[in-house]
Amino acid sequence: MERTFIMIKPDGVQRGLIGEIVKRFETKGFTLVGMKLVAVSQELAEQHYDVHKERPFFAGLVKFITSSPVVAMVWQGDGIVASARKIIGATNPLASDPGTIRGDYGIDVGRNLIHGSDAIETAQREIALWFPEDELVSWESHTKSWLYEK
Ligand code: IDP
Ligand code: MG
Repeated sequence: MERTFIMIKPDGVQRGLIGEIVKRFETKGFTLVGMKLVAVSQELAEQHYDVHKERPFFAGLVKFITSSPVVAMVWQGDGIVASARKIIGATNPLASDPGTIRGDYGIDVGRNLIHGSDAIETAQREIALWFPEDELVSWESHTKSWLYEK
């Protein structure tokens, strides 16, 4: 089944929003298959945001992500990559719809609380970067037959 990489950034952890953010994915019906608190190294931050390395905000972004712990997660479910991006909201929290995580809890694009993979291939790359295979747990929720028709 489809999986995505979700990270609660340092601002989300510092602001005590781990529970609120996890709850959104849990109550949607998605399945948590990996989760850890991480003090992100410079190297991991640079690899994770490699696609943005030429952007003017890159240095500040890496400094921010390495400044305080993050919660790294892998979630699973049908259509989860695109659905998670909708749950998260637009990159700039002021442009994010109310009801999204960034729309409800953020203001500044540099403090937008959460990361979610933007495509299936990106998700595969990010999951492999953050989680060795033995840290991911395949399990079936007892709610599955109440969430999926087939
Ligand atoms: P996304 O997180 O919604 O996928 P991206 O464009 O991939 O957004 O940018 C990655 C991250 O870089 C954003 O979540 C945000 O933290 C940061 N970022 C993006 N654009 C800016 C900017 O213009 N100024 C400061 N930080 C930015
Ligand atoms: Mg992105």
